Amino acid sequence: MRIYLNSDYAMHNASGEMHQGKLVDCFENPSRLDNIITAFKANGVSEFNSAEDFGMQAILAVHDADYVDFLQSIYPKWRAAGNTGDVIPYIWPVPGLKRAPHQNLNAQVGRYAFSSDSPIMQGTWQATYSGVQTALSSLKAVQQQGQNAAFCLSRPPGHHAHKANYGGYCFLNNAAICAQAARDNGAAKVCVLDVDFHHGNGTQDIFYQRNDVLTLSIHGDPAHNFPYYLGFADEIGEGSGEGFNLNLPLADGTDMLQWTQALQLAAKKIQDYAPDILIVPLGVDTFALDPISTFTLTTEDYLTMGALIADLNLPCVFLMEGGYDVGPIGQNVYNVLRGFEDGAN
Ligand code: SP5
Ligand code: ZN
Repeated sequence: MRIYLNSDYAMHNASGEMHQGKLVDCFENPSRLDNIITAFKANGVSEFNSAEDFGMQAILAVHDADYVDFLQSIYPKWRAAGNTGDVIPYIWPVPGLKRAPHQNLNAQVGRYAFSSDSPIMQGTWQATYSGVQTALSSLKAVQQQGQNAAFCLSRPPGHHAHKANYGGYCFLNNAAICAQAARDNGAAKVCVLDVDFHHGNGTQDIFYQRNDVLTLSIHGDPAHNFPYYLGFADEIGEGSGEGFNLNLPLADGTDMLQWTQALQLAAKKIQDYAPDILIVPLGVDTFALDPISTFTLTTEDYLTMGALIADLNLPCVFLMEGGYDVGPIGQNVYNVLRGFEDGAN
């Protein structure tokens, strides 16, 4: 499987995130990809391709221009205003606080952020922009260069980002940008199957009223887990998108048997839809020892996960999302891709 690596992945390296009332070391940090690269090399993978630069067009096909401008410009403005730390929101324009848009930087940050766990620092835009290009390069390999599958090895992740909001460590929605680009490049039907522990709220919302992109997500029940406010089973899409979103929330403690049953329901939906291409936001925060998640998957189980995805028998773009147990993360990700390749044979 061809692998593309975001060469700017370490440029987003914030000093801490708000977690349960304290500023703690960021769960989503560069050592995650350091470890994945090391594990891939230990497994004999030596080729990490660089991304091509496709520019801003595919980003602006999904995200609002004012939001993209905010992401690109907020950090220099924040510094120029005398702040020395990272950009972290502390006030939000909830219903009733309605005097937005606003000139003040704190007010702008609250308008675009939906959570406080995603600091913006000096290199955040560059890492994020290059991540999108890495995702689009992976898509091109599959859609235009005849590869059966590709893996985009990148951070920060993307699936929580809405068209004009960031949060959950995500700024630009790589999966949504790839799905839209796949459509614009001629695919009639695209499917996004999100297997990160957390619900893919941004991707769901972006395509919620559309039937040309089927979105599915298998995740920890939002009754108990981030992102809390979206991801329930009764969210099925609306308007012409009705029936084209499937959420499979699972209980805390879910193991591979229960996860596989959910995947089989997703597989049935995908087969009925018959997409031209599959995009898989891949998080391994379903791992038993993940520090912020509650499923109980093992390193071995990821081989099975890859094989189950291969059984869908579709051209596939894997995009790196979450996974925060930095020791085993690399072998867990490798096993998904290994299981996929073995399963496809
Ligand atoms: C891409 C991705 O995986 N984003 C996840 C963002 C989650 N950020 C908030 C984490 C809060 C977790 N609280 C868990 C309590 C465990 N005791
Ligand atoms: Zn996650």
